[in-house]
Amino acid sequence: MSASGYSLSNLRGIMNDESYNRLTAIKNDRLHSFLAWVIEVCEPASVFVSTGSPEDNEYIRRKAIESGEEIPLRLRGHTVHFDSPLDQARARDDTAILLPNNQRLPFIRTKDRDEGIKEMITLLKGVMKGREMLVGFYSLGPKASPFSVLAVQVTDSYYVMHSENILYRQAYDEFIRQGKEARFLKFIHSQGELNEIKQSRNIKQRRIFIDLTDETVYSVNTQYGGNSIGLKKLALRLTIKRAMEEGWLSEHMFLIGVNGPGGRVTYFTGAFPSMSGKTSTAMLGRLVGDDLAYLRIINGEVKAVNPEAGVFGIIEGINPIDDPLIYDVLSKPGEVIFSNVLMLENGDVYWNGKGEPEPSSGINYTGKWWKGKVDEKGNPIPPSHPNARFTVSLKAFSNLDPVYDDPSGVPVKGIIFGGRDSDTMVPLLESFNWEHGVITIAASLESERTAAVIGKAGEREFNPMANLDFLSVDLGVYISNYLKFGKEALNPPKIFSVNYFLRDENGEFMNSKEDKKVWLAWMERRVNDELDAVETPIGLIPRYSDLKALFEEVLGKEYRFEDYEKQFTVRAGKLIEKIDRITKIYSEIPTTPKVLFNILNEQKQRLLEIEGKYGYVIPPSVFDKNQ
Ligand code: SPV
Ligand code: MN
Repeated sequence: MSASGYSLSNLRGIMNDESYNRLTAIKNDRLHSFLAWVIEVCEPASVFVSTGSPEDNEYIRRKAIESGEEIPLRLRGHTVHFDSPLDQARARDDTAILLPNNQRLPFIRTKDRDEGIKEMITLLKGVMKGREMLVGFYSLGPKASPFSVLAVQVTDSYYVMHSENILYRQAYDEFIRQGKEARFLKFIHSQGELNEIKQSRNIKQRRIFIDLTDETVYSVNTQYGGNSIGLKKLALRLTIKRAMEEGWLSEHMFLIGVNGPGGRVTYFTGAFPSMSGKTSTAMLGRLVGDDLAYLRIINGEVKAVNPEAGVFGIIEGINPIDDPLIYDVLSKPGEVIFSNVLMLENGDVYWNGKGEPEPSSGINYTGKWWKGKVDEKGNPIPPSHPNARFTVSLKAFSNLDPVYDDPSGVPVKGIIFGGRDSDTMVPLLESFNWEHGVITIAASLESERTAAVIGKAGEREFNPMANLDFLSVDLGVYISNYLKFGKEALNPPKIFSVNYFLRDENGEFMNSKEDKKVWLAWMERRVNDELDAVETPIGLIPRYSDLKALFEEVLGKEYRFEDYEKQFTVRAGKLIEKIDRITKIYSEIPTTPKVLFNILNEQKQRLLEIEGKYGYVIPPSVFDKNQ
């Protein structure tokens, strides 16, 4: 991209005085030349510069409805938006990291930078003709904080800007304050041509290109939030790169405070692939963030913030019994954007797993919907898409922790990694130390694929740190940065693994949904040095007597020894197979730190030894010397 040579005077004609004055109040040439360039390429009819004031946000809400991108619902503040049936999730195959000279990175879709930008300019040329271009200013993370990352979003979609106004902190004032010093990420989005129900029409030309060199992301011919909302997963690619360069971590993690005995609050982050229990776990605590976290070492301590200020959450399965807090938020008046749910005639919405009888008709992302409707291939179309979402401010949640906007962040004492794993990992495990956890838990994370990305659900996928989809740097180097981060902290967080999806020989889940409350309680006590644990070849597991007491205390439930024995069986055979799979993957990445192979190999040797002694599956009592 060449933004030089453009100046404020190029902006004069296309916007009204108010927008022009708003821009000139920010004394930053790079911003002005960037916007002048986008205008020149996209050729909008007009430009609206938002300051994020209540009036400006109201304007965007109103235009989202007037343009037909959102439809108002019965409850005040509720709207629904529909993405194309071909645009219901993150589009991996259409997303690429642009790198100069056709450089490649393992596991990452890359594209030559010059070629990518050329293709993008062709797609963007005149794409906003007849439309209003919207410009918004945001901060990822609390403002005026060492964590804050500024960003500017350009889009021709009122829905996208409406979503960002809910999900991010407005930072027009910070741009003014920082003036020419302001460093910011740039996002250009166009939904492209729309069909009669306001869905992107040219999905075949959907492209999401991430230019690391210029910290700019281009997204075109798509509306689905994960592809279009610049500050969410598109920014994540840019901040992962920045974090690497600056020695911090930009992660796909929730951030919560867990209530402990005597009013104690202990903060945890948690990385889970999409649709693997992440949101429901986050809701068990004092909510700070549900999806993303920035972690930095400040005076030797690991601190974290949520870059976001809202939730773009999965709605399927949200019902008053399993997720009462979210259900409550979605059933009262207030600003909520529903996407890809079923809209009923009375202006209410229905989604799969809402805990109500399935309606017989309505409107969904495929247009008119009726029970029994099938797609071109004859497959039934559900009332709502499995990846249907809700967008809402954090402030709507009764469990929001008031520290969520603290510019100094919260101290992180534990990091939890979870995946969908039916047959290998125990339900709950603590690593021996930071390095062991980073390597055998985080970097070795595998999960069965879900509907959050386009493709076949159910296949086991390698997903280190649950961040692979968003990685923009060499995986080996990313892992080295993680290892270094822990070494620099005085007291690095403990690393845990959870697995809510373990199944028995009949294919039934071994744990109930509420067991995760007990796992959290155990972790909270472990990081506060209150409980012992049982050492196994793969790490530390809970002692039966401790879990029994916690099941009683937290759930008022009896926890049977035979359940413990089954759940916490060390599946040596499967675990060895997993180590072999992971070792093979990393052996093909030249930058993998040597210590990764050593630690995996040591673990494998420990497993082989006990397998030789006790067999393929070993009950936990074998390891508990105090039993
Ligand atoms: C996820 O899929 O991990 C999400 C939603 O949080 S998206 O914005 O699509 O990434
Ligand atoms: Mn996510």
